[in-house]
Amino acid sequence: MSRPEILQTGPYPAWDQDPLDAQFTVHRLFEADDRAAFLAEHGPHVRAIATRGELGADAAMIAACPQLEVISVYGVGFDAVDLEACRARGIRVTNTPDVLTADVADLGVAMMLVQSRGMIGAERWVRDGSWAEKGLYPLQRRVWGKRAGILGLGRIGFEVAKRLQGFDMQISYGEVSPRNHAHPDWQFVADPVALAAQSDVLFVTLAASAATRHIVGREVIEALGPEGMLVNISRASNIDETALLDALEAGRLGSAALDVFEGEPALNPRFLALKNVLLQPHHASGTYETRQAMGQLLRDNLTAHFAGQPLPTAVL
Ligand code: 8YV
Repeated sequence: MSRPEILQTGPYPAWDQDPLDAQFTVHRLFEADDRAAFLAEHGPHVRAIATRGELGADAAMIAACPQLEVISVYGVGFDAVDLEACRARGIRVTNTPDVLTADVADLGVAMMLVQSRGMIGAERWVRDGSWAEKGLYPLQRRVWGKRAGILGLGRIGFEVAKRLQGFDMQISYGEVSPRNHAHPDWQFVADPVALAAQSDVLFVTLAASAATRHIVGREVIEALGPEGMLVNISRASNIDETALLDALEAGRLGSAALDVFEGEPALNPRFLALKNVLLQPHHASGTYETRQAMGQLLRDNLTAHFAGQPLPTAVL
C-alpha cells in the first residue's frame, strides 16, 4: 500500500523526522525555494499537514491541498491554523497539549526570577571583571511575597500559579469566568486592567485567538506600572507590542520578560535597545524531554487518523 503524502511546514529533530519519513511520503515545504510552486505541485496529493504551533496552516495552504484530511500541530497553540477553513471542509486538527505544560510554566517562572534579580547583568558583571574592578553588583528586586497576576488560568497558567505559591506570592487570575480547579486562596479578577493594577508581575498564559488579540493593551500595561513586570509565555498577539515598547521605553512599565514576538524570529529592533527586557527565542517548550513527547504525540495523532482510530488529542 502506498504511504500517505504529507506536507511538513518546518523542521523537526531527527528523532521525529526519521519515523515520519518512514511512515509517510513527506513533502518539506520549508526546503522549497518557491513555496507557491511547491504547493501547486504537491498540494493536490497531500492528505495531512504536519506543522508547528507558530507556523500553523493558513487558508491558502489549506486551499492548496484539496484532499487534506488532518492537520497535526507540534505545539499546544493552534491559533495559526485557519480553523474556519478546516471546519468548512471537515478537516480534523490535533495539537500536543499537556506534555509541554510544566516546561512552559518552569520557563515563565525562571524568566521572572532571572529578570527580577538581574541575573543576566550579574553574570556579565562576573565575566567582564566588573566585580573585581567596581565591587558589588547593584541591588535588585525580590520576588517572594509579591503579587502575581495570571492572565489565563488554563493548564499552563495553573502550573505557573502552583509554582508561584512556593514563593509565597499572592495569586490573582483573570479568565472569562472563575475556575473551579483554582486554589481557594487565589483571587478571581475578571477585568485584565484591574488584574494588572493589583499585580507586581503579570503572566500572560492565555490561549491566543482573535478574541484575545491585544487583550494586554496600553491600559493593562500602564496599570501594571513603572515597578511592574510583564511575562509573556503565550503568543505575541495577546499583547499590543507597540504599546508595550512605548511603555518600556518611557518607563511607564518597569520591565518585561518575553518568549514570543510579533513576526518572530525577526523581532522589532526596538526590543534590542532596551535594558529592561529579557528576551527568549520562543523556547518555553524547548527541552529534550518535552520535544520528544510532542513529536510522539504529533505522530500518534497522524497514525490514529490513518488507522481510522480516535485522535488522541483532537482540537477539531
Ligand atoms: C512551539 C508553541 O510549537 O506549543 C506551542 O504552542 O508555540 C511551541 O511549543 C515550538 O516552538 C515548536 O515549534
